[in-house]
Amino acid sequence: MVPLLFLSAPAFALVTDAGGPYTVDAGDAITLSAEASILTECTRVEYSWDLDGDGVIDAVVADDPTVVFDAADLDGPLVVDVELGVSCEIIDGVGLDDRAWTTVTVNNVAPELGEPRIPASIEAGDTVLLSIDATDVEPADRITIAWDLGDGDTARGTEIAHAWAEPGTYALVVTASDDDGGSDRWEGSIEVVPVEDPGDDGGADGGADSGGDGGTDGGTGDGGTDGGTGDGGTDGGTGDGGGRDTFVDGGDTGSGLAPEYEILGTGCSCGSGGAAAVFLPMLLMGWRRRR
Ligand SMILES: [Ca+2]
Ligand SMILES: [Ca+2]
Ligand SMILES: [Ca+2]
Repeated sequence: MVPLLFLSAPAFALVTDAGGPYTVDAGDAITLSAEASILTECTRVEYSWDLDGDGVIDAVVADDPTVVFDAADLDGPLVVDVELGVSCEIIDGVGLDDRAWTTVTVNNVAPELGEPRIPASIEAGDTVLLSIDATDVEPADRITIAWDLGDGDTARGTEIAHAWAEPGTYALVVTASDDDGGSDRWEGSIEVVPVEDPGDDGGADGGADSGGDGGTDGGTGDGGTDGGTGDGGTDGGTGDGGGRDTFVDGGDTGSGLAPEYEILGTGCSCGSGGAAAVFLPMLLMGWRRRR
């Protein structure tokens, strides 16, 4: 604050007030105002602003006590000294000059993280790439990106490669930090699935085939058909694992009757069942014929 200055009479007065102190975020702008200044009997007022404290006037405005302070390219935290000079003209060529100072504090602005790019499917042990973008309104700020991968490992950088050894759900935390203490944080999770066994398809198919064939063989497939041709005795005897086998006489006996016989299995897997399966139908056939 500057003391009152008087000309020939107390009616003429100038008290310059630059307002503030001001605060603005880096990247933003703020209006500075000298409207609190006391201007008495001034016929014309000129405001001269040094907005960066270097002693060089940056803006001269007539009859408007405001000016815009632009922090677009500034790197916070920063305190800028601002000097305001006011010229109050009372009559042509005669007036008062006064100055005042204030400050503008420019705050550091934290960086901002985007959404991470994560593969849709991650298998255990598979090395995958993860990436994320971070921005900071202050061009001078350097950003560091840190990854906490949830399995005890960490990494740094906008793009990283990592492999989770075991399947499961892992917490994923990404932090972007500038060199002025500002930070942003992203939290999520990663699903890591078990490794797909390359033999799974074959194994499944094979299993299905085997199971199917086995069941068919033991039940009604080969056993039944083969039974008609004589192989069924062996297949049926070893494949049923219990339950009921049906053998159809394929007409090998030449009887032309094609009778159907049922053997109630007892879990026998003995190979000799083949012989039993051959002879028993024959015995039954004879038994039926005798009746
Ligand atoms: Ca200047
Ligand atoms: Ca900064
Ligand atoms: Ca920053």
